[in-house]
Amino acid sequence: MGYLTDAHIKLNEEYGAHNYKPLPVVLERGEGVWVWDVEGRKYIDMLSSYSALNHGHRHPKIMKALFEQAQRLTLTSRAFHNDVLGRFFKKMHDVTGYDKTLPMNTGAEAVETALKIARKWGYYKKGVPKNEGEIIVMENNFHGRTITIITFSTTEQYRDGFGPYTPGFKVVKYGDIKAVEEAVTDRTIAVLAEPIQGEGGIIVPPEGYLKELRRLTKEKNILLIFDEIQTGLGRTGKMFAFEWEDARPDMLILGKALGGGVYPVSVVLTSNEIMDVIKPGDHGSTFGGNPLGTAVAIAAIDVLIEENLPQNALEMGRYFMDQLKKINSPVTKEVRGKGLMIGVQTTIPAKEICLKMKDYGVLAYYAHDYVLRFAPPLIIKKEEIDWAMERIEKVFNEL
Ligand code: IF1
Repeated sequence: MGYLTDAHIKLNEEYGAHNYKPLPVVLERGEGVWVWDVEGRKYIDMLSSYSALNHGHRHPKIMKALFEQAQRLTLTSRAFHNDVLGRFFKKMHDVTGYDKTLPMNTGAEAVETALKIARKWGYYKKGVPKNEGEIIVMENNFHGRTITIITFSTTEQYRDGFGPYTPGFKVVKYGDIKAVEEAVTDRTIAVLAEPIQGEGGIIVPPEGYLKELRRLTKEKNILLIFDEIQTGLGRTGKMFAFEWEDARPDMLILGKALGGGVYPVSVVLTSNEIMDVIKPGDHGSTFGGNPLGTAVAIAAIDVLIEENLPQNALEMGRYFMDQLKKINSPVTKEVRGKGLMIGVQTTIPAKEICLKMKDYGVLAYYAHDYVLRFAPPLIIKKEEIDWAMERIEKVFNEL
């Protein structure tokens, strides 16, 4: 693979926790949809860091916002105000329509924050007996790696060895509204779901499911919480995936691409009625809402809108999926997804195909063992998809 590649991997092996087994490629530069490794080889990035790079690598406007803010003020904590956070809050209100934002950093922190707000609302507003609240979650979910979140994971590896677990969660079949109906009790506070399951293998629920979830939860005075950390900010061909069925959740969780690919920024968005259960001192974070991250997030939102990236994701996604469907290989079973959130079900381990694609200059990754995921930056152009397709076809013809 090359002397420098081996040297870097050796350092990772020797001194880093082995909580990942990355593909044997060592990247040193990124620009737009392209990355280069330490041997000078060029690749197209078809993972976008699991959809945190919707704007591509080092988008000029986002880098400008990063550098300008870094010259002035990077961190104040929330003990004091700063001159960026209020503008970020207003921007989030304008682009999502929600009254209030609670800013955090990683996706898991935002999911934990949403669970805390929901529980407190359940006890203080809905009148569920304290500490007896139930939250319904989905089989095959992925919401992060904290102990409470992996409590309700259905992937044994994500929870094994990390008990005891957090009570108060019920797991139901994804995409089946009856399963939710049957799980509801008078102690149910919320339903938490991904509008499309990412890690679960790019699982698109049946048409109408999101709308049904919205109807049922409204009827039963249960909070609908959508985790759009991966599906949000243009990835599925609309600004938010809930727009596909006009199923606006009570609480919306965003992360990943909100930080423009340069900084961890996540949020929980909801109404005044729900957010006002949180009083000063109830919840917090050292870096949550810091001026550097929120300055970048403002630019990230502006670029999505100015460059119409959700629409580009819709058009390029359609084109890309059509091209992938034309591959007639015994190795591919089904092409599915929405916008540029694409999965290819394979008949051989997807990791093998990823290793081969890497040798041809296409960096992709897998979700579970038999699903190839394609999630390029939303700025991708038709000719860049063609560049990738040329190589993907070669790989599939060789297999
Ligand atoms: C890993 C998966 C993707 C997410 C959704 C919350 C989070 C994620 C829908 C937590 C994070 C990342 C985490 C990363 C790999 C990647 C991943 F394969 F793990 F599941 F994208 F599909 N909700 N997903 O997708 O956000 O705390 O990471 O900022 O943990 O290996 P985070």
